[in-house]
Amino acid sequence: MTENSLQESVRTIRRDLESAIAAADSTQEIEALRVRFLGRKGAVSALFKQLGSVPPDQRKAAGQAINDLKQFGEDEISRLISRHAATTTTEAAPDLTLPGNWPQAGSLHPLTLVQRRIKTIFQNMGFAIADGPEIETEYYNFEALNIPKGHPAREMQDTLFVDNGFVLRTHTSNVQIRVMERQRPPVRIISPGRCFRRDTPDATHSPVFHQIEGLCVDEGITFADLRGVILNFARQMFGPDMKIRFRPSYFPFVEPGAEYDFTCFICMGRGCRVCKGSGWIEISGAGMVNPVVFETIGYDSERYTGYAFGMGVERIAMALYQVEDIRMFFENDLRFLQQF
Ligand code: FA5
Repeated sequence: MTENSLQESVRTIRRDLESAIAAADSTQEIEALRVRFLGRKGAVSALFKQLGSVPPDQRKAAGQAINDLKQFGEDEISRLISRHAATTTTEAAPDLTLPGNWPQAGSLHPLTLVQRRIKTIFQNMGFAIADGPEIETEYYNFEALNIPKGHPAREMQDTLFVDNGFVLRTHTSNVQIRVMERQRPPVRIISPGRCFRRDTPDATHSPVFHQIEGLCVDEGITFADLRGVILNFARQMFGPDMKIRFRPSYFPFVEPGAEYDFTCFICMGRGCRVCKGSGWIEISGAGMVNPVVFETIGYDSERYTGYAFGMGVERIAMALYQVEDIRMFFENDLRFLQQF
């Protein structure tokens, strides 16, 4: 075979290749033409085999022509593959076997969960839910609760003042007064809500926090009723082994006043780091409503007695979920919030 006749074969195969490329429009067709021209038994390989029969002095030029054809074929076929991929991926039918895209679902904040649980427990004991303002007059936040201006007890709660005698309420006890003003006994309410204090944030203090106030007034209400209600709450919230203890304390709007503790839920009373070895966790204040408060709002203090209590919702949530820093509830880190 001469170089000329081999060059003629190269030109013929190149024309065939060009028209095959122009006609191919599916992955299978492209693969078939690649095998036909560039495969191990394809047209280009056959040309290389014929090279041996070309006279040695013409072989170099003939070999170059076949190599050029091979390179041309590889370039064109890979271009065809990319062009085909670009046009077909957008048109391809959706793959229904792929997992779907789920919108991220929100969930309730742990403080909301705990607050709802506390509310349900008290509602089941016959308490109604009452609400009151967060921006409150000094009268409802202090004076009507037997904390007159200049009274040292005002210093117990670092107040954020707004304007013209208004404050951000420092506790939910303001709702006691508002409820008693509009309702005659019997009264049995709880009032959950936000409170504000000029406290420096640390592991157990936040300038914004939540309390749940409780108030029960009727004829013949005693401290034993208060103990019973708090014990029942503690056991429903944390389990039947809970014990409670009351310690004498002072709040101007209750007499006698107390603070109450629950068995430490971490060590169940044995003593640990969280309860500082005491076996008890302080929950909040309580006591029998001071007759002075009844007189201020117009209840007959000879006829009626009552108890009141307040509890910090964050403190209960920290105990329930074993969270050691109150700030976690307010930083809104999704890695924390998604655990509830
Ligand atoms: C009171 O606020 C009283 N009103 C409670 C009360 C109600 C007593 C009815 C008697 C009768 P105290 O200042 O101790 O009390 O706060 C009650 C609880 O609120 C605390 O035990 C704590 O759990 C929570 N608390 C107070 N300040 C903060 C704060 N800065 N951050 C988080 N929780 C707080």
